Amino acid sequence: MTASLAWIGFPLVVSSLTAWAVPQETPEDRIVKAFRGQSDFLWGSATASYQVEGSWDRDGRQESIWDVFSHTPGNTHENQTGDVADDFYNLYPADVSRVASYGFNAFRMSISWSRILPLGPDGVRRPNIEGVNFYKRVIHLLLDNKVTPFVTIFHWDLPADLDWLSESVVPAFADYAEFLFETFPEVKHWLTFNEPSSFCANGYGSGTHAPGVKSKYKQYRCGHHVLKAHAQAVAIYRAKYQQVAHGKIGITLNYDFGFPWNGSSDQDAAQLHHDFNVGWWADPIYLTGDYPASMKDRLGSNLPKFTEAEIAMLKGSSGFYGMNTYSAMYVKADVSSEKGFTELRVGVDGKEIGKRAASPWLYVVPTGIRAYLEYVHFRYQPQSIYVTENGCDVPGENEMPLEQALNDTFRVDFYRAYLDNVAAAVLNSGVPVKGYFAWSLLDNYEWADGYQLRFGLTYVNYTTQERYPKLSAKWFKLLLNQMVRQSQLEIAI
Ligand code: GBH
Repeated sequence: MTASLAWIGFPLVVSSLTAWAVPQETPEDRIVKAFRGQSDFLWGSATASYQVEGSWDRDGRQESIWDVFSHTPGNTHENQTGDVADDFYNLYPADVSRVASYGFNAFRMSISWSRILPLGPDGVRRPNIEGVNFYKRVIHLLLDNKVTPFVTIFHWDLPADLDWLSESVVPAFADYAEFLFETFPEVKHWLTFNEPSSFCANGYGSGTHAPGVKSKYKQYRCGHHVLKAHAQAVAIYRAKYQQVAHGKIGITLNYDFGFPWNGSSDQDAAQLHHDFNVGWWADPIYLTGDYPASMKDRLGSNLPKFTEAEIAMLKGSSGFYGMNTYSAMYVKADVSSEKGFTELRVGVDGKEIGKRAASPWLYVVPTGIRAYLEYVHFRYQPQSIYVTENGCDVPGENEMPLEQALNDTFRVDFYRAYLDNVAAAVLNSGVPVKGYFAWSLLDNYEWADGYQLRFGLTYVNYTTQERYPKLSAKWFKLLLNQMVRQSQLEIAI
């Protein structure tokens, strides 16, 4: 392990070996330069309740749509479920210590709605004290370890009695969010939703995620209710809780950047791709209160309409921009498609856009994160941006012997190159990045793909629940140590 860490090539090592030469600036140097001295910058790793907790039927938890979906044969890889997952429900103390031991000062987690506010047999939703106590314990342990909790209110595990297609989910979500604001004033960073375009498109479009509805246009109804629910929750937070708690609230929007396939003829197609993926949410929330004109034109009556009051409520309904990004693609104009574009992974030059990770959609394209950051900065001008997820799985990792899986140089290269691009966005374009979260702290339940795809900085043996830090965790630890040392040097000077 020592040998492979030396290979990471930190500046101290390099300069002592080649004291006579001009030291080459490494990606790590640039990353440290971009972020040192920012004591409020959040460095963390991320998780989500259904992917890590397990204990799906314990202590008063109601079923979520993911329990129903994964318990239905044929929906997930080898019919795997989140019944046990990483057993975070029981093992959280060691996992919280792990977050701190990797040098992180923040942790992104989500709350399971059906664990904390389950539906009773009488059809009434009531706080479940065991659920409340579980999250209280996790949050307090984080705070005791000087780790800032960054909490997602909804990361896809909807209570099984609810449905994003029905209007009644909107007030239900607002009540749930208010219950969390009231119960956890110690949380200073809230995200209403994680990746609405993923759960609406997969849950109500392709049908590959819960609740498994296949339809061309229902995803837009899902999205419409999500946007209204978001706006209501934010309005409640601002009116009653924000000042007391000194907290922030935002939303996380995922995007794998679309570069024009042909630089001269596909610019408009790329803009359509931005509109249909990012603008769908970000135009209403950060810009106009309403959907992009391109979506209205192309979807007609299949895109629901907001009232004037809803537009007013949506506009400006986020204090920061949460961004998840993993990959990128090319976009080519296509008049035969309703949206006006098609997505490609092979460029005009006939080359694939990047190396493939393990997930079939995940090509390694480090410039994609910079392009997304700059696009959001220039178009939406949020006060701050948090990268709330970024990471990769490694080809073949699940089949490797443990030692080989732990030597995840592929993942180290990924983080090094992506963070170098985040640093460039900050240093060269002034993008106000205030935090970065690696997905994920642990290998975990990768939704319909089950346990075969591993995104963790920490390897999880699902038979023993034993955890092993990978090289990538050690890389973060060294990077963050370097950051702290250089920040102290700056203060001393
Ligand atoms: C995130 O989603 C999730 O927030 C997180 O829970 C998950 O574990 C993590 O990333 C890793 O996957 O139509 O086949 O081309 C990632 C979002 C997944 C959205 C892939 C686009 C395209 C699939 N992206 N998806 S496909």
